[in-house]
Amino acid sequence: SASGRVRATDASPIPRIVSENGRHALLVDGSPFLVLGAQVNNSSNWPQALDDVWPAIDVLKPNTVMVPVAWEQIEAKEGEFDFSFVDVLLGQAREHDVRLILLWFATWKNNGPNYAPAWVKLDNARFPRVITSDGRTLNSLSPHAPATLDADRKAFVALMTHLKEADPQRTVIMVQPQNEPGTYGSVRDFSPLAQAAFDGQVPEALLKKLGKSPGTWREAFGPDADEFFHAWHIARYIDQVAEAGKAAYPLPMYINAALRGPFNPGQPGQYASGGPTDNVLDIYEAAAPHVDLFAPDIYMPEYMHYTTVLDRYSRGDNPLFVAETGNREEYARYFFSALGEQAIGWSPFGIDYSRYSNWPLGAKHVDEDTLESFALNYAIVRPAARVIAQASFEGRVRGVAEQPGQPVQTVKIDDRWNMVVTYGVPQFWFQGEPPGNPEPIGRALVVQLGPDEFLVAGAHARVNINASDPAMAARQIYEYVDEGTYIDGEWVFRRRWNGDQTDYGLNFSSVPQLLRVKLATY
Ligand code: N0T
Repeated sequence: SASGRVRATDASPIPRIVSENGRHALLVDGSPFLVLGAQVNNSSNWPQALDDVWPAIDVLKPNTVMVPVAWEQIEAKEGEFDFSFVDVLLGQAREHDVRLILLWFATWKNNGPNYAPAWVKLDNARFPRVITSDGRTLNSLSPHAPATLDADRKAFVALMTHLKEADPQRTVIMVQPQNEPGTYGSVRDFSPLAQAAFDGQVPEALLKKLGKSPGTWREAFGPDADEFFHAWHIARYIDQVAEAGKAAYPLPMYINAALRGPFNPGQPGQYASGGPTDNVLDIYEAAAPHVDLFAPDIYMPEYMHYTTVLDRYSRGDNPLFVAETGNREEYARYFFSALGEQAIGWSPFGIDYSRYSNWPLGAKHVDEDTLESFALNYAIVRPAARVIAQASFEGRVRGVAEQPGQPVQTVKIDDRWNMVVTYGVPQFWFQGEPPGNPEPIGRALVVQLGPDEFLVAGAHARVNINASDPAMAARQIYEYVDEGTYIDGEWVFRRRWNGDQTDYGLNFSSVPQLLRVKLATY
């Protein structure tokens, strides 16, 4: 179906990620699916807390809700498992007609083991923490301890085994083992166990991936050795958790990144060292073959920062998935930038009415007003989500967000057509310098459906599709501009746009509208 509708059939194929020609799709029910996500706050993973989740979900109308499952809540006592929350969540998600992405908060949740059970996080001898170069013990578990890996992996396998049983409908479409792994406050673990590994040889698989000759970490990587070493070991650890989980039930799995600044990264340890930051993506690719993708958590509202991060995580070997982003209004428009980078999904963070706010990352207050701009995104795109996901797999999606001070953006569609987006102009006519919107809230999307046929949408923007050849541009007209929607994958016509509605470009306000446009020359 076109929406995230959960079909109650155990014949549904297991979701998976496919890649072809350096482009990617998340297949759900057998065809490309676009995640219109909403991530709940960190402590909303309890049955009672879900009461504050659904009212916000009903306003935003995502097709996928992202919810933590904590190690401490499924294995409070070692070896005894309790999946009652998971079962409540599955039931309520189905009632609300949304899919789920589960977040495994375990060895690393933002660097620390706070979501690990007491029998883990209070036993430093059995589950050792990272030791700094000057001998301090940090609240970040070492990736070098086999006992920790073993315990986390067992619990994760139990969770995946339960899901396989409890979810023949494929309500859960992806799983995120760990959350923003890495270590704050030290570049790596300097314990004797870690030091012995650091003094050894760089693993063959990594040398091969990076085209390096054999040697110790220091010999191979010089000043980057400590960070690369930590990244390799965290990635290997999570890969082994993911591998075992997939052996039980092979859902797509990804790891999210606490980013470093794209232009002024600072030092590892100031940012989460050893996490999948942009400088170690190749290391993660080599170390974690069972992990489908590495996803940025973007809390940088500035245009160049945001779009540079999208560009760095959208790769031939890495599907772009924005696992978290701020829920302040200024972030909403970047959904369209992500689509333009062929993202398989995007999700604002902190979507519930628990009355918690992670300001200054996100909005001060999460209420209907805050969610409006995000809800508009999904209202525009939802009916076409399957069409967009398929086109994205073929590289045919162009999307932009407004950049302050740049009231006109031109994006190449193909060799014959450009997309030109103008911000801040009235719907009727206009001459002179476009001013841009008072706040940068504009966004636009063009999906190529055929050589001269396009799906066009947006908000607070004027869109033109112009022939790149001036002779052709001089004689171009619309064959038609049809407003409509998709219902169960079929285009349903509402009305034709002509006259004022097309003479000066295709003008979008805050009304969700989808246009099917065919260009021609006379
Ligand atoms: C995120 C969220 C949650 C440029 C913050 C972001 C979520 C975790 N962490 O609300 O804790 O579970 O993944 C860390 C951002 C650090 C500051 C970046 C400033």
